[in-house]
Amino acid sequence: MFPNSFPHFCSMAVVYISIGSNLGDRIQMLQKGIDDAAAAIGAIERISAVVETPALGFAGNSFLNACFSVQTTLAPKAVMDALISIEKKHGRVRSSNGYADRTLDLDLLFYDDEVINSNDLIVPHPAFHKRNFVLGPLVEIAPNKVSPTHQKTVQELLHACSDNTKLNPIQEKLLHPIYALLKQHAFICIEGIIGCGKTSFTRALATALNYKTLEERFAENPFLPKFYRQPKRFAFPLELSFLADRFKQINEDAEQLDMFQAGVVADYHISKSLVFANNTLQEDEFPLFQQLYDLMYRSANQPSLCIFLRQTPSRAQANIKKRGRSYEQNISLEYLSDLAQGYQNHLPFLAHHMKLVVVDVSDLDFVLYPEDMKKLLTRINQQLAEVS
Ligand code: PH2
Ligand code: MG
Ligand code: MG
Repeated sequence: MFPNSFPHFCSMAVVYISIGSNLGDRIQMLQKGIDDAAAAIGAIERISAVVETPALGFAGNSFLNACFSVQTTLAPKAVMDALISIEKKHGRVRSSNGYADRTLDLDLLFYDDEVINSNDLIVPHPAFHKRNFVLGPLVEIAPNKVSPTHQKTVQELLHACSDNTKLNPIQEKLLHPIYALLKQHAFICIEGIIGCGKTSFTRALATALNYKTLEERFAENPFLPKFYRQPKRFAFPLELSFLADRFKQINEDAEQLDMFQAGVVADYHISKSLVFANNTLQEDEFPLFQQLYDLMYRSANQPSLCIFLRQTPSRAQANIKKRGRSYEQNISLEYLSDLAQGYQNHLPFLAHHMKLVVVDVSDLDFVLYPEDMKKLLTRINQQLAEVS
């Protein structure tokens, strides 16, 4: 009815912010700016890649620049005040005559589709459309956003922009604050019964953190299809070959990180060998297996965090049907329930040796829905934030 009469009453606005630094540890400055914006302004939506550009309009160090969007319930002036206090907190000194080198610069580009022209605040930012270092990153996260003062999309403004300063992409990525606590762990493992979503979550996490993945090589294991047909006959070679491969992966592949990968996410913990063997081996076979396991376990690299995805056997079975690996289709509910019980008994061991986070995922479909992935990460964060 009167869309402009109560513009900020309890409503959610999307804010676009340009961030820059040309002084100090520039990438760390940008990261801190985003982390603090998440705390002071609202949930971070999207973050662009980072580009390096020469200082525009003054002689100074080259800049790192990026853009991000935030969902906020704050009014525009409150967002602006928050940005200024974040800049101050990180050592920003404002000079009285023109541009100067700065540790951190946070510029409000858009506040929804509002146009504001007051003494202390101009929105959209009066110069954003003249700057390649703003439009370049912005086009990545909001190509079709229409500037309410230009009636043009960001993409159109970029094409029309006469600033053709080259943007040099840099390798380092800014981390969404939802991953900050996870990033404290350089070796993370994901656990749970077959079909709980371990591998999907491992890949998603590794992409976000820029970590290497270690994935079980079940497809290469010739004993697996045989085992599902004749469990008693093939359990021992199956468990032994998995154990050997897990060990090799953890101790060799994990060390071959490339320069920009800071860590590892594995879709298993080596001790799952015992959980499975306990369920699949004959009584007289298990002690022999355990002897070999103990030798390997002692010299295996250990993760500092295990995320256990707790899924109900029946939903896990439904997931197994969905992914359709032929040899898995006859996995019984009983086998999955036994595994779930085996893992349940095993959780104290994991908790004793590393930080263990157990999350119920039975109400989530994080493979299909990004919203559910966010919920999963929020649940993990709640537990990581608890002092242990
Ligand atoms: N910011 C300025 C002036 N010049 N140049 C680059 N490359 N990046 C910036 O963020 C920047 C600038 C004023 O805020
Ligand atoms: Mg600026
Ligand atoms: Mg500024």
